[in-house]
Amino acid sequence: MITRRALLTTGTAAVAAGGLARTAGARVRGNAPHAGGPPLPSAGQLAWQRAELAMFVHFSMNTFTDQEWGDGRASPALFNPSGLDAEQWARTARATGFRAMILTAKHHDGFCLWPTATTPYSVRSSPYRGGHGDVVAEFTAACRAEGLGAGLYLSPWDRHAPSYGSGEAYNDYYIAQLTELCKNYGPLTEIWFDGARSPTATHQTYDWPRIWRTVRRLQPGAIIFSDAGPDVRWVGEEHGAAPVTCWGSFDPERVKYPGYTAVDAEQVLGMGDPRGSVWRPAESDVSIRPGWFWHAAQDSQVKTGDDLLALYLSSVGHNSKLLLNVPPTRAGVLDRTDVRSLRDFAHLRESLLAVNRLQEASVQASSAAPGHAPAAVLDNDPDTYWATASDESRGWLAFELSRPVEFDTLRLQEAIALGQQIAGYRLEYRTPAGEWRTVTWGTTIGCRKLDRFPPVTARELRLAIEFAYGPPRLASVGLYRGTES
Ligand code: FUL
Repeated sequence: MITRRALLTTGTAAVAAGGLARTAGARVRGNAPHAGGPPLPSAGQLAWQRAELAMFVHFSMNTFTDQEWGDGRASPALFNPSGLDAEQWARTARATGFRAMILTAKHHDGFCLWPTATTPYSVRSSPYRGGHGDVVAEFTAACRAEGLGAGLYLSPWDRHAPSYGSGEAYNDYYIAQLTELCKNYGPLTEIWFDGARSPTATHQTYDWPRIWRTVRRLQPGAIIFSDAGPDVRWVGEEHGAAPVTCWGSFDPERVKYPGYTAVDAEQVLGMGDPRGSVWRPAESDVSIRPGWFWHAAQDSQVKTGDDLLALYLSSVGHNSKLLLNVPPTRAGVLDRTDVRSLRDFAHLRESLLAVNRLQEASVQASSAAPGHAPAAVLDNDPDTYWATASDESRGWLAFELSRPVEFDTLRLQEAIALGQQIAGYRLEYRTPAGEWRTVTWGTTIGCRKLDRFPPVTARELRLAIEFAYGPPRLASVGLYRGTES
């Protein structure tokens, strides 16, 4: 698996690091700590994470040259999708539960999918729609027609641009491209910044503060993704999994700019930090195929619905968001094998979480703050919650059903609009002999925690919050029985 880590150099860290620290300090959009408490998500960050699923769309010159990283020398004449159908991408995404798509407007080879004024190396020089095509326009229109968020990826590493490696001249070029994308295609919901850089272009630093200012000015509603946020962070690996301990809060000093290599990414980016000063939840990106781009030779290696459900459990189910790449074919459509897997995934996910077997339970708590009775965990509203009385950081809920139920999955949700606090929980059930046995236990919860385990049958259960950094606020508890395969 190719990861951006392979590309990075640390030689130019100082300039970028200083710039980033300034920006992160100056930019506060609702994710600063409230007095004495944990950092809180902004409305945009909250909506972004609650959406759970976004689809990455890697489609460009590489699709036609059978490459993953083009060198920027392929002729524009090669880019000629015969039946590009962005509406098919969007219809498929929406029908299978995705809420946004992110398109590679420019990958590392520098080829632009929109008719940019900055370079002739674009769709304008290709045979696609006689040189009058604009894939970014088709993509954003299709997203909107289906009610999906539209996001864009613009690679900073550009293997075609002659100015790449020069420093400021290239940065101006990049900003001009970003400006076109931010100005001409309506509201964008996410801009995805890869920290990739040529290992040999040691003079090329990227001006992240300027890049982020440009997005803020032209697309104030867009969520900005990168290793270093500022709004949402990379999870630190590209296998679609967040660690079981995963905080939405983060210490911005640990990862100073996108592509920063001086830390163990999987640990630092993956886990976040319970004492971090900013809210910066993790996004888990992974491809449905071995490569990011479509290759005929990988048609037999498309992940199945079961594989995708496992990725959902290890990303969304670990307090992260899943960004699943589904690369269109040379024709410009999502391959039918991939579409079948997406449908199977949707079916498995929906049937797993269809019936909360705790729904009819009576629930009692160790204590409850006024207005936050324990029944709130069963009302299906992520903003109402059970809270312990008088700032106690431990407590328990006891559930009793009228008859035993069988289950193999636990869903927990913290009221993260108020921050993330819980760091240890345990679910127990009472055996017919009256003993209490552990079903499952874990550390963080956050937006959504999903645990799977061998089936258990029980009528009485208790959920203990064993450790929290502040008063625990639990929004939802569910028990489910997955479809047997
Ligand atoms: C990486 C790139 O090098 C890959 O080609 C892909 O675009 C992935 C999402 O990011 O850094």
